[in-house]
Formats: sequence, structure tokens, C-alpha cells
Amino acid sequence: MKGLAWGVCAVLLFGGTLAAGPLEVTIGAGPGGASLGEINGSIGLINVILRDWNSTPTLTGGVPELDSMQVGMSYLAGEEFWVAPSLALGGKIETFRAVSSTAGSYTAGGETSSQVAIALDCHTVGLVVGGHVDFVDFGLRLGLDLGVGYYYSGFKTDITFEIPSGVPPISARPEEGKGQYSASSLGIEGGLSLFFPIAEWFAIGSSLAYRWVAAAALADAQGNSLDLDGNGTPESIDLTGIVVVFTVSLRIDLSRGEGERRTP
Ligand SMILES: [Ca+2]
Repeated sequence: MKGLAWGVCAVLLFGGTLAAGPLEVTIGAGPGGASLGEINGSIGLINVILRDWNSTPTLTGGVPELDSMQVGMSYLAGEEFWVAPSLALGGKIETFRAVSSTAGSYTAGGETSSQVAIALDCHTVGLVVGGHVDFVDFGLRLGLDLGVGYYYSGFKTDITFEIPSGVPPISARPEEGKGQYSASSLGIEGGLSLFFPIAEWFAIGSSLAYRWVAAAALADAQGNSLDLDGNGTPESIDLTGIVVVFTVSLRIDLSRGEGERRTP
């Protein structure tokens, strides 16, 4: 959350440096997608092992497979200054979080029991600066958004992975224990947004954006890379994906405010 607080300050400072047109403050939430390609690849390999063990006749019990981490929730808060009737410049903070977990146990021969518990938590904060152009405005406003972003990601792991007795050897296994990894990278975002003005100062809307972010290596405080499936090859984080957000916007007319202050 410290990253988010810094980001909010940065957006406010950025906004404050722009000349005053109307200011529009927007908050929103919605489903977000992130490729997380190599991480989801590792989840796939872990699921192959679990599927194998779940169908081994000499084992009782079972462990559900892990869900893919491609979909999560996104939240955003931003502000834009309208520097021309249909052009706004500004910035936003956005967060994305995706989690996946499973737990269970296997018993072989009615005696030895092995535990499996995996919890994965990916949390990203992005600071995006850019612009918005309205190209249709007939009550509804349809516009184009474009921005460049800096993205900071945290990835937590908490893994117990005991191999049941009597199963064939496996070539790789996830490293047990807790891990906390981070990465940062740059990207660009572009998309469309639609606003329904309810009043001159208030609008609801939605936006559909594609986010392209360079893949980045995840490392913990000691510099160890994330190797989720334990195959000796580190997994990078790739946040590229589509984000759909439903928004609420307040428009504040700064010039009118100044005029009023000047009026005796
Ligand atoms: Ca790996």
C-alpha cells in the first residue's frame, strides 16, 4: 500500500503542474486480465503432477488443481485536466490483484500422509500518465485513452509440497516455504472509454483498455529469482492484458472557482 500512497502523491503533483481547465476526478473498478504467461505455465506443470497423484490408485485423498492467475480485480483512481474542450491530460493509479490457492493431503497404505498447500498472490500497482481525446460527444462521450505506465509488482508464495510415498519420481518440484518477490517494468496502455453524464459535474462510465507491459524478472530481497515449478528456470512476470473498468467521475470547474473568488 506504500507504493499506492506514493503513486497518489505523484499523480496529484503531476496534475497540479498543469494549467487549470476543468478537472475530472475518476475512480473505478472492474475485472482485469494479465497474461502472467510463465507463471501460469508453472501452474500448469504443478497441476500435471497433482492430476497424476489424484488418479494414483494406491493414494487416497486428493488436492484440487490450482486456478490460472490470468484474471483478477483492478481498481483505479485518477485525475485529468481538460486543456481543450475535447482533450484532457492527467494521470492515474491502478492496481491489479490475482490469487490462486489449493490445499489437501494424500494417504498411502492407510498410514503415511503427505500435505500439499499452495498459496500464490500477485499484486501490481501502476502509475500511468497520458491523455484522453473525446471524438464523439452527443450527450454520451466516447473517447480514446493513451498513456505510458510504470508498474511495480509483488508476488508472494507459501508452499508445502510433500511427495506421497509410492509415487514415481518427479523431475521438478516447487520449492517449499514462503517467498516474497518483486519486479518493476514499463508499459503502455491504450483503449476506449464511454461516459454517460448524469449532471454537468457527474458522470458514470466504463473503459476497455489493452495494457502492454515488458516482462520483468521477479527477485526476492536476497536477489533469488522466482522458480515456481522448481525446474531451474526462473519465471518472469508479464502483466500484458485487457482491463475493463466501470467508473464514476466528478468534474470540477477550476476557472469558475477562481472567478467566484475574485468577485467581491
Ligand atoms: Ca521454473
